[in-house]
Amino acid sequence: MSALRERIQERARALGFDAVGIARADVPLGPEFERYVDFVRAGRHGSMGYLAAEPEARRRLDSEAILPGAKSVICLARRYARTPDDEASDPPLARRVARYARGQDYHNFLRKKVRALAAFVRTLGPEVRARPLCDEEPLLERAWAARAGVGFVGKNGLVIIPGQGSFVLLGEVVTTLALEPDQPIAERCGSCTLCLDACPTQAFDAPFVLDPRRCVAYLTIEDTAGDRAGVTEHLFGCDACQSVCPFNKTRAPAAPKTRPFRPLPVWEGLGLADLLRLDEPGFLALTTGSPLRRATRSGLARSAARLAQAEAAAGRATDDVRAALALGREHDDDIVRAITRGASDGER
Ligand code: B12
Ligand code: SF4
Ligand code: SF4
Repeated sequence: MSALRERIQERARALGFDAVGIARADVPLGPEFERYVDFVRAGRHGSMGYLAAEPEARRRLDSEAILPGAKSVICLARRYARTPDDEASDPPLARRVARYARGQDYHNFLRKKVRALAAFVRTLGPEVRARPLCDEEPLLERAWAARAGVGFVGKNGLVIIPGQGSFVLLGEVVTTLALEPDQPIAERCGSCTLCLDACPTQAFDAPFVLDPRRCVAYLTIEDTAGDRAGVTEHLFGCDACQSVCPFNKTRAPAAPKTRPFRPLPVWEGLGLADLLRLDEPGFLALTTGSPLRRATRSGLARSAARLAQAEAAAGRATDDVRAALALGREHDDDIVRAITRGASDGER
C-alpha cells in the first residue's frame, strides 16, 4: 500500500500539485458535517442555493452522488501565490481582483491535471475506479483536505499549508483503491486574530465561522442580484483575510509555475468606465477564459459602479471615475443607475 501511495504522490507532484494527502473516503465526516448543517440551517448560504442541495454527498464520499464503493480520497493543493516583484506590474484594475482570478479560469487547467491523476490511479489495479473532483461537486473540499493532512483550517476558514500558505486551490481524486491515510495536522493559529481584524466587511461571526452573506467574495461574485452595499475596494473577490496571514509570508513560487495566474492581457489599460460600457457580446469577449464570467455583466457593472462611487467619495475622482459615473447613470441595469445616481462626482 505504501508503494502505491508513493507512486501517487510522485505523479501528483509531477503534475504540478504542491501538496498531496490521503484520507479514508469510507468514513463519513462527523463534526465537519454538523457544522455544514448548522451553516445551512442559519441560512448562511444566502442565494447560493446549490450549497443547501445534496447534503448526503457532503457527509460521505462513498455515496451515489460521488463514488459508490469509494475507499480513499487523494486531496490535492496547487499554489497560486506570486512574488511581490511579479505582482508589482499588475494593471491597476487587476489589483482590485482577488489573486486567484486575475489570470485564466483555474478550473480549466486544474481539472485537466486532476483528471490526469485520476487516469493514473485507474491503472494501479484491476477494476480500480477513480473520480476527479474540483470545486463544483457537492462536497466539503476543505474538510476533506484537513482530514487528509494537506493543511489545517485557519481562523479565516481557509486551508493553510505550513510552509506554503493558503493561496492554494484544492482538488481531489476519489477512488475505490484502499490507500493508507495521512494524519490530520493540528491547527496553528494560536492567539493570532489578524484575519478577523482585517476583514473589510466584518464577515466573521466568530473565529473559523464566516457568514458568506457579508463576505466580499459572495457580494461581488455570487450575489448577482444584490447591490454590493459595503463593498468599496474590490471588483471581484477579496484576499484581505489571506494577505495578512503570517503563514502567507512564505516565499512564493516563481514563474512559470504561476504563469496562469498572471493578469490576462485584457486588463492592460482597462478602466472602470470600460466595464460600464460593456454590452453582452463585449462582456463575453472580455471574460473569455476568465473567472470573471461568473459575476455576469450587470454584476460586474454594479461592482464597478460601487468602486467609482467609493473613489469619488474619497476625493479620487479621476477622468475614468467621472466617465464611469456618467455611464452608470444611463446604464440598462437599475441597480447600477441607483448606485451612481446617488454618487457625487467628487469635485471638492
Ligand atoms: C461556496 C464557496 C464560497 C462562498 C462561501 C464560503 C464559505 N465559507 O462557505 C464564498 C463566495 C464566500 C467563497 C469565498 C472564497 N472562496 Co470559496 N468556495 C466555496 C465552495 C464552492 C463551497 C464551500 C462550502 O461548502 N461552504 C460551506 C461551509 C460549511 O463549508 P466550508 O466553508 O468549506 O467550511 C468547512 C471547513 O472550513 C471547516 N470548518 C468550519 N468551521 C470550523 C471551525 C473549526 C474549529 C474547524 C477546525 C474547522 C472548521 O469545516 C467546514 C465544514 O464543516 C468551495 C469549494 C468546495 N466544494 O468546497 C470553494 C473554496 C472553499 N473557495 C476557495 C477560495 C479560494 C475562496 C476565496 C479565497 C476566494 C477569494 N479570494 O475571493 C474566498 C475565501 C473566503 C473565506 N475566508 O473563506 C477555495 C479555498 C482554498 C483554501 N485554501 O482553503 C475552495 C476550496 C475552492 C477550491 N477548490 O480551491 N467561497
Ligand atoms: S475574503 Fe475578504 S470579505 Fe471575505 S472573509 Fe476574507 S477578508 Fe472578509
Ligand atoms: S491570520 Fe492568524 S488567525 Fe488568521 S488564519 Fe492566519 S494565523 Fe490564523
